[in-house]
Amino acid sequence: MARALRLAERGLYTTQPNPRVGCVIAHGEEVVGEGWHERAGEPHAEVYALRDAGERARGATAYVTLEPCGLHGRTPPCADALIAAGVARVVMASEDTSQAVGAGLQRLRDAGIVVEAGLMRDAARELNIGFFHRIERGRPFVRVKLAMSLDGRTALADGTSKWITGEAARHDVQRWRARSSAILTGSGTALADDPRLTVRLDDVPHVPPLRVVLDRALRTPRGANLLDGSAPTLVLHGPLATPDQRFDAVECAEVPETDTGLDLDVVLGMLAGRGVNELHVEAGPTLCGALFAAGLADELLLYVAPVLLGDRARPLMALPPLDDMARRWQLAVLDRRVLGEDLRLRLRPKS
Ligand code: AOF
Ligand code: ZN
Repeated sequence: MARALRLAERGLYTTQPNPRVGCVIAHGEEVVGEGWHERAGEPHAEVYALRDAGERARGATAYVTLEPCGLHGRTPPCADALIAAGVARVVMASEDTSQAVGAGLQRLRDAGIVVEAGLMRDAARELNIGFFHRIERGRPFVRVKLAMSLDGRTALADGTSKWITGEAARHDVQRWRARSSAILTGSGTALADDPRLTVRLDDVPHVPPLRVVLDRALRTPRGANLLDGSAPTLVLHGPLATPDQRFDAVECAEVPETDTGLDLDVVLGMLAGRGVNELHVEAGPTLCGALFAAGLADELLLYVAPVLLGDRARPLMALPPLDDMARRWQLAVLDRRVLGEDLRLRLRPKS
């Protein structure tokens, strides 16, 4: 199963909106077939592994990181392919909660195949954390990227923020962008930084993430990189704004407002509806703070650079003040890593 998970990881940047899935077919210790899902619309992991195994699939055990599908999607059900190939036993890591409960599992059992579930389930769910989040909670897994100085600042008072972290950290960010289905920002960042929010990784084939701009009053200026049409882009605005020619190269949609801005629950529901699994956020303190305070930020990807930006520089996130230590926000550290001179922490709110 560990091998199957490593195969599944090969689809990290390309399976969107499908899950990353790997499959190993073996007789005891002897591996006779391997496969992984590469792109939506193309065959599933099991199909490649069965092709690889050929006749040797008969009587073998198939290790699959996700429950083999029992329904006909863009491709025929993998459960049927495993049955037809004469596989004797299927070991799956995680259930496929996007299909009718047990659709694949039951089909296999009905055909007399021994099925076991749960081997390395946590690792398998983590690999598809966005897929499961979208299916089970109706919104993407939200990962907020932040880069700060040692004194917890992200930009000077005028908004200047270019090059707080070094080259290695910036390259790392590109990979997190590439694995995400969409990248979210706000019009404040569009105005201050004019980011492109595209993926610049020549050596990593990927599905280009959808750029999503929250622009309540449609303030993104003419000529902004985000409006250049170089990547799929969605501009979300409030009911009082109407897109003009500035927005001709992008898609626009209206979202209801709350007293603090565009309704984030609606935004996330809308993105889930478009198949967004992992949502990467690169935005200013207001949007990042709003997501975090609302419990909508599932992970923080925090780069800490060995610089000091001084008192008037902007804080990490705009959060309501606390008067009681007992109410402090607590985060669990998932991992920590050194990238050049910078430090990267991955954190998740403690629930
Ligand atoms: C598997 N093995 O490798 C994957 C599965 O549109 P389709 O036909 O590609 O079906 C997509 C659905 O199939 C997806 O939502 C998920 O439920 C399942 N993905 N299943 O048995 C695979 N990628
Ligand atoms: Zn399948």
